[in-house]
Amino acid sequence: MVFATAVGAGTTQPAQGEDPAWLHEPGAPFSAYGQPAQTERGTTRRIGANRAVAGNGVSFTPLDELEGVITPNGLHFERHHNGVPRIDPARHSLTLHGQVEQPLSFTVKSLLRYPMHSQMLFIECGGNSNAGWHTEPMQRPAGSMHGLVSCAEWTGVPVSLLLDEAGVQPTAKWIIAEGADAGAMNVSIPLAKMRDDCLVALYQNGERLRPENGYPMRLIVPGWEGVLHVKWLQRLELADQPVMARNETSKYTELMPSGKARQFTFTMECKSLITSPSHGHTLPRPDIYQVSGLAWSGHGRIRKVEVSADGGRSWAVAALQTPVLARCFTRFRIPWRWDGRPAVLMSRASDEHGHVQPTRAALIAERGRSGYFHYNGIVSWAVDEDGSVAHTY
Ligand SMILES: Nc1nc2c(c(=O)[nH]1)N[C@H]1C(S)=C(S)[C@@H](COP(=O)(O)O)O[C@H]1N2
Ligand SMILES: [Mo]
Repeated sequence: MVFATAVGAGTTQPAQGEDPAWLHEPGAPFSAYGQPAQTERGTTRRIGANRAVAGNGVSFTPLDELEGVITPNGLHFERHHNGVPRIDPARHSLTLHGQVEQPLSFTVKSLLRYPMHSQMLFIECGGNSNAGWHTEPMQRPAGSMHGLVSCAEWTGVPVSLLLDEAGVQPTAKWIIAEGADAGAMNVSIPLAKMRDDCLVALYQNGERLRPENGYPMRLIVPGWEGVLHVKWLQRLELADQPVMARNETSKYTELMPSGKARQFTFTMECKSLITSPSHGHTLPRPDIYQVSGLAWSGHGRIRKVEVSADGGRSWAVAALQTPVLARCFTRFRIPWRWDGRPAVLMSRASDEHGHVQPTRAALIAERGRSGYFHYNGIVSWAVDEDGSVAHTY
């Protein structure tokens, strides 16, 4: 398997023509904050804003243009209900109140003095991959359909530390978290989860949070639905019941075939996606290719990813990039020889708790046709004889 070009006898120079200028001229000076290479600036988020409401919408991570498991901060997906507030950290604080012994207020400066904890975690919007519910397969790059999920190293203060400091009253069962955006977006989270592993994050991949991802502080709720990761966090209120906010009643709920809606579907299910090759890519000729993709589960670690090239008739086990971390992206890769005939590529993830990613048909059989949120069905890419790749069911 050699894809390199043979170097001609008697020369170590790569190619014909004049030497490029960079071999002879001094390079550019230092830069205060680095940017991607000029020739890579086409790798951007795809913005899908809702023009009816200013500041409401999404931008997708271009998953099909990235490798490894970390999402660069400038490409982390965005979901805002009311735009990105421009917050002066000196005038922002977090209030912890409600059913506590002593209500407390934390400035950004004071939070920065607490012991920190870091974890690599994905955040996925409950509305990610909702195109999977459409009757016809949507023809868009993988990232533009499934890119409301990203993965970063988040660093912050464990919520349990702040709760211990305030003292929780025995009646408290829920925490209502609220953001400092103009809509004051709020949600309810069970107290047990908040105590267990939630963070008030201040850093994202080593640097302070980006404004669009919650600067100066956001909630991180490992493995649970994106909407719970309240950005621009300004209030945590302990209560004995949920607040029944818009985003846990009318939105981010599932209307089931029985006519009843499922509410508080917190954990993001076991899921995977082949990112290369995928729609928009073209295989130039029959050859050996590396199939590469991402798997994740809100329940814990990915245990196995299987890949099929014949539409699910046979499966092979892909290699997993290590370390495999709980509630974090796991990169899988497997070599595939394409013989030039039509093929259908699929991936199927399983996690350490026995959850297996369902087929699209199985998901529809369980959830019916009025679904919008929590789509985790198997994604299929059809490779045509001409090497083009299309989304298929
Ligand atoms: N204050 C506030 N927090 C918020 C939101 C918001 O609009 N306002 N959107 C939520 C939703 S629906 C998601 S999916 C995640 C997205 O986080 P990100 O924009 O950093 O990717 O933030 C959540 N936190
Ligand atoms: Mo979301």
